[in-house]
Amino acid sequence: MNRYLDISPEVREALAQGKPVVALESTIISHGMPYPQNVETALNVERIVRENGAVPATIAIIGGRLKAGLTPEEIEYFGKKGTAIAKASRRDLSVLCARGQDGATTVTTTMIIAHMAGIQFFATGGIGGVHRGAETTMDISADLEELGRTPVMVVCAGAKSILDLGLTLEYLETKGVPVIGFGTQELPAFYTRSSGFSVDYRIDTEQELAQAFRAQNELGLGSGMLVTNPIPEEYAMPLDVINAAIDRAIAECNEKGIHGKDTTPFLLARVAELTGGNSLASNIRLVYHNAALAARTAAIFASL
Ligand code: PSU
Ligand code: MN
Repeated sequence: MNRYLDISPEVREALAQGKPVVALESTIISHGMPYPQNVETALNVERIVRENGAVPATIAIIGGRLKAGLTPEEIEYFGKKGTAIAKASRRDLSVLCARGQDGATTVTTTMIIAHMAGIQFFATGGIGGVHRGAETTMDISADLEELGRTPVMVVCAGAKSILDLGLTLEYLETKGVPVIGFGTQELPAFYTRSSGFSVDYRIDTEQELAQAFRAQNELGLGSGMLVTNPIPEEYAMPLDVINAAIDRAIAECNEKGIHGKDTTPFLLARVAELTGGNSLASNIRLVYHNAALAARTAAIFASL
């Protein structure tokens, strides 16, 4: 096993017995939500994974160790330190590990560590993608590259329209990543169920999702699978409210000259501020919804 990897006893035991395990990311805890709602949400997500038949493995980097499975105390530590913990993408792993530092794992690094540990399912809120204006900034999330090269199923609520969703789909197509709509042909846009863009395939059952993922693994394609699960109707945000906040946040981001790894956290925080507590509540609900779907799919996959 990788000498930098620590798998918690519970996750190790589940994997050894072929039981379903669902990975969860830590950037959403330390950068995605305020304390203490972030800790409460992370603990609830773990509970929901269990209730739906799988073992949760929250993933993070602590003292240079790649952790698959955190204790409640470690989740509290991540939530409390918040943005003081570095957001860690693929390019950050080597130096963080060599220096023995902490890192909050994004979709990219959560996929990497999940795969090292032997975990094939991962639930989160939203993924990174191609930013608006990427034709000049070249700001394209490493999440899309990782989906193209690491065989993990990522269950999310689509991507926020802080991104260029059309270009994000084009990039995923180039990388060979199947984009599945769970119960929908339309790509969901995180806070909203619709985006105007079409996914590659609509799949309506956990059984068929598990079978498609098994086929992808057996084909040896080596890439990930992106499952987009629309936010439940009752928690969706009004399109005009969310679009106005996104447009304003992007304008401010450009004015301030924010770039690189700071762009996404800035936009997410500004959209959350501008839309108030409603968007946080929606965000929390959609993460719960995705965790349940990932856990049920992992459980069926384990029994195929
Ligand atoms: N998009 C969201 N919520 C998030 C993120 C993105 O709607 O929390 C986080 C995830 O951790 C994702 C990362 O992997 O931001 C992408 O950052 P970047 O765009 O810098 O690659
Ligand atoms: Mn970027």
